[in-house]
Amino acid sequence: MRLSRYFLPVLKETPSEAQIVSHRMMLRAGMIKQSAAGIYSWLPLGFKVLRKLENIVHEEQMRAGHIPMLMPTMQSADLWRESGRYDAYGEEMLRIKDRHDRDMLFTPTAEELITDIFRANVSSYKDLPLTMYQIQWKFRDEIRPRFGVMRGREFYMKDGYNFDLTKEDALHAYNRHLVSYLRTYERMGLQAIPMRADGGPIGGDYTHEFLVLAETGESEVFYDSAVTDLTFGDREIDYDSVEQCQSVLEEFTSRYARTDETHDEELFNQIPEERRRVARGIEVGQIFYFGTKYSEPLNAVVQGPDGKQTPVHMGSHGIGVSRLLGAIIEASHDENGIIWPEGVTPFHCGIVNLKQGDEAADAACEQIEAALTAVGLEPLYDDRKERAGGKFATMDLIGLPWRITVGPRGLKNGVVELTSRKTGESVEMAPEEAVKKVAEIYAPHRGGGAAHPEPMANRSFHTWV
Ligand code: 5CA
Repeated sequence: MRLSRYFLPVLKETPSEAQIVSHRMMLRAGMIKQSAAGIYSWLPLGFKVLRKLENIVHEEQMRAGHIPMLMPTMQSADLWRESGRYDAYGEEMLRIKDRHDRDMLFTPTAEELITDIFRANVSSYKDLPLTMYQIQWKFRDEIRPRFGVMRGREFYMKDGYNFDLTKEDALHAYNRHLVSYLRTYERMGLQAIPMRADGGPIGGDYTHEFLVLAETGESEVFYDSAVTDLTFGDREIDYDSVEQCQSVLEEFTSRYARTDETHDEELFNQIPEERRRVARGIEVGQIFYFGTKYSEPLNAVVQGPDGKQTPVHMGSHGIGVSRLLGAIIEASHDENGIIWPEGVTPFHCGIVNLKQGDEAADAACEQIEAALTAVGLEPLYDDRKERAGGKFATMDLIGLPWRITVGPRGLKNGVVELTSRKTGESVEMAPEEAVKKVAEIYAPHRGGGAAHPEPMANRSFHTWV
């Protein structure tokens, strides 16, 4: 991509309405534009990151054996009356009447709808276990939408639903989700800690929230500092293995880590004092096991091996995909702008031409652009006739992890400069060397991390953006 042909409406001024750094930077970097309170357009750069996150979520869900699908954003109220949630959900539900005066709503979550699909099509335990998920827009008429995409009214969410014959099977699905979420967030460059939480309007008392520690987080959290030493890393996991998934759950949830809703002062005080932490966090996901809460009222039953009809055991599992952009920026920025983790960056490498119009510099930039593209990377070439300072400021703001700087003076000595956005460190090297280096850096991010170098079959989610 050439910057002269792209749409990147960078703001010079810091927007006054934005209270937290991620919101400010998303607006300044031309990633989003508010269209109404808590409702945003995703401009090209923001959209690109959103698609990258979505792609990682898809890959990790499919790796865990979960099946993608898509349900509508508009639902009829009837199903929600059947489950008893139409009145119980309250003012957060956006209710709409169609021209025939029928009650409709914009989906805030989809337990009822998926249960209806299930009950219409599945009648035997032989078709279980089953987990399906979607990544779809949701609407919750939040009383106080704020912090940009962090607490929107319209937001993009992955919601998954498992159907199992027994509680035991459903808890394996729960554990599978926990493991897949750990992998998902790590690929995004985030540490998200599973914490004991409260079921809220979804229900169930078996639930964990995933929290990214950040001062601007909306949740108060209490934890044993030992939890922050845990990483999932590149380990191989067999998602069908009950023991393996259970042991990951135990490893990541046996230390004290709770949100304020479930905090227990007495238990907390049993942790050695130097490890007790009270902090704030951003909730980027939540998993639930709620048993037969929806299958009973909606009559989602299967015939068991004993021939008896039995309601299925269910859980639901969400990731706040649009909120994750804010969370990643809160966790990774400096005073000059965003610092994208390599796994989610909108472009892999910036190319800055210090003297646009100089024959040698233009030719070198074009060659570097072509070489990076040839190895499957997406560079963003700043080919505008602008001062170098302005080009650097834009690159720093939009946060590409690597930048290759090309100028006539360096080229006379056969070198360009490769700069890390994170450390600010620059190294001079031949243009081919710089391309090779950048290709090596990104190699582990192809197809899901170092343990899984082969590309997944489903690449279409990001290639078209
Ligand atoms: N049905 C369940 C699981 S699929 C559910 O809706 N869970 S949830 O309410 O916890 O939402 C899942 C995730 O969506 C949350 O963890 C959070 O990251 C994100 N989310 C929730 N509300 C908002 C909002 N107003 N703005 C942005 N993201 C949100």
